Amino acid sequence: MTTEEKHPLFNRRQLLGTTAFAAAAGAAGVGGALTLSGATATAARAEGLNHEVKPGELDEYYVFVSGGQSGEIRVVGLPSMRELMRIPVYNRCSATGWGLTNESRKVLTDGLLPQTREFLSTRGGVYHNGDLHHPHPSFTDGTYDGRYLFANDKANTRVCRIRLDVMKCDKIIELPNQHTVHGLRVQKYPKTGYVFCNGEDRVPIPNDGKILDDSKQYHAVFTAVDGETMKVAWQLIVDGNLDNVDADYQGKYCFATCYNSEEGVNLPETMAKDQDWVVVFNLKRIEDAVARGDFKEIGGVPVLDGRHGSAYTRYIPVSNSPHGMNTAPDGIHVVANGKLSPTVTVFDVRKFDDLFEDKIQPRDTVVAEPQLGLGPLHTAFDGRGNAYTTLFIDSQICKWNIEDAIRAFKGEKVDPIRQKLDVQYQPGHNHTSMGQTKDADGKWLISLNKFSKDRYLNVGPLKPENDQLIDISGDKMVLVHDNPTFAEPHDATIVHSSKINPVSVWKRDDVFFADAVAQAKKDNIDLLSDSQVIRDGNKVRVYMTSAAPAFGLESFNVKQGDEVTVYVTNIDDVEDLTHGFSIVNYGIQMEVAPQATASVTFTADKPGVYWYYCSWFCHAMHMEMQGRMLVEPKAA
Ligand code: RUQ
Ligand code: CUA
Repeated sequence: MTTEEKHPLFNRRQLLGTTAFAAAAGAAGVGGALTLSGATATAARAEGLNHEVKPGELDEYYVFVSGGQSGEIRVVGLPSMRELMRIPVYNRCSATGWGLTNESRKVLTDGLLPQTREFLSTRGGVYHNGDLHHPHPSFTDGTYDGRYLFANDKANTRVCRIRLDVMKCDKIIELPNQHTVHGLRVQKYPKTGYVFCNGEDRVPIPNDGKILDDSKQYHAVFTAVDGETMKVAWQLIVDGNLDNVDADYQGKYCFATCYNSEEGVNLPETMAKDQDWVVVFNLKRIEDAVARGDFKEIGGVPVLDGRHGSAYTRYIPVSNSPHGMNTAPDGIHVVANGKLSPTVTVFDVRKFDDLFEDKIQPRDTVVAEPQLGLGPLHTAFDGRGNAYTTLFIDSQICKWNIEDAIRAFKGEKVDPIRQKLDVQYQPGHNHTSMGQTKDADGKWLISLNKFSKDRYLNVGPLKPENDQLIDISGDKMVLVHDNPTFAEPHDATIVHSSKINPVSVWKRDDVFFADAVAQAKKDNIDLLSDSQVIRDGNKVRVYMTSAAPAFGLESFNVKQGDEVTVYVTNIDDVEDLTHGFSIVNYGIQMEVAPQATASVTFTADKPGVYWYYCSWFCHAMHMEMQGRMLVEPKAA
């Protein structure tokens, strides 16, 4: 039911008509129109939540939305659904200089495997793409702690960490032995802890060309990364292709959906059997094995055998090609979403102890398997015992009750389905406010729809995706807002704003630019006051301050062929006073936020006069904030 149907007195057209009438009626009429829209807002609030965030008001939640093949994270406010910020991660960013600055290149290159560094040496030293699917914040004791956000790169098998205090990516590591990382979730208890990374594709290990078309010798790998050190803690070789993963609230298990139990290499082979499985990982047993050295070291990390028959894993049969894996905030129930099957499978995590002691059969851990509709992909929860499953093929969200599904599974005559709501169109992930934590508050649901089709003005053959906001605070789901998004929000997490406390001005001792600070110290430069050029053979280090509206240097001289590093320190100590540094016709650009130092290194191989300018609007005289780099030609 739409809002208009629910408020027959105040539908959109009538409201506009009334406003026009009131405006025509003059001052008294305007007053009348204001009263009317005020009454409408109250009516909407009375039976649900008000999603309007007026000018000057702040949102109640942050949403961390993945940028998919755009490779970035987007920070969105909820319920307004306004995009607040973009955090470049696996992509290049023309605005911030991500991929150009020394600070970002360190993040992009430090965690690469040696063979990748070699591979990229003729390709600019960094990957130019990434595919960020699953952003998940760090936990302490079952809820978000505001420290970090972790996310995968499906395209180049990497895992990143974003610092939520400054909203910048500070670590990216490449996973050895693994081919793609798809599903990613974090340990919820006692804290993060582990970042669980699903290896999706099966390849030979090592993948060095000695084995090619012999798929019997391919393996998929599951990785646990230590979120504090951003190092691989351990890996397990598994059967099948891992898809999505989640963890329990007890700190004992994590579990992944798995397709291609056939271990095929093309679509018909992959789909041959009726059943695939969910694989459960026993963290304690794995940690004990690593501690006693019961592993093979491959690619510099401990690798254990987690295939069928292993003490570390259990394989629970479910219908073919399950997809999403979602732990309910009750800390007990875990849902595997059927995708090709119209069902979801509900497990009781308390039964996993007995499963690992072989006291029960794998399927004995299943407590419900409701049939919901076509193409169940992901499930979210409201903390009141209800679950919300996206139905990709039906283009719907199905709301169902977990207890009723359990009763129905026992044979009682109850229908667990509460409501089906049309969404536009083909939803993938959905997410509820705080719904992946024990603090699920049951207020909002967002549906990340893969297709927008006719919902927006036509922008050509490439259409935006469509993210929809749904009020779930009442008995019925109510769709309240659509917003278009560029490629391609796969997943999102909704975090209450009280959990996140970013700074507004950098601290001068921040590790993000510690290398620049260390170099300045060696050069006897005080970054907050000195603007000076240091020559060191053919290496030239140019230090300059930036304070609106001037750089510390009006010009500097270098010689053709010099390796030049420019360090710009923003000495303005004012919130939101960011400067930029761009050198015209040299492809140089970086952002320098308040009290930050940013640096960039390049070879001055073109002689001539090159103006540099402040690229971030900072002052009435911002246009005049510029200077010249004079590149002396090599003697002929
Ligand atoms: S997966 S649409 Cu990459 Cu998150 Cu389910
Ligand atoms: Cu500094 Cu614009």
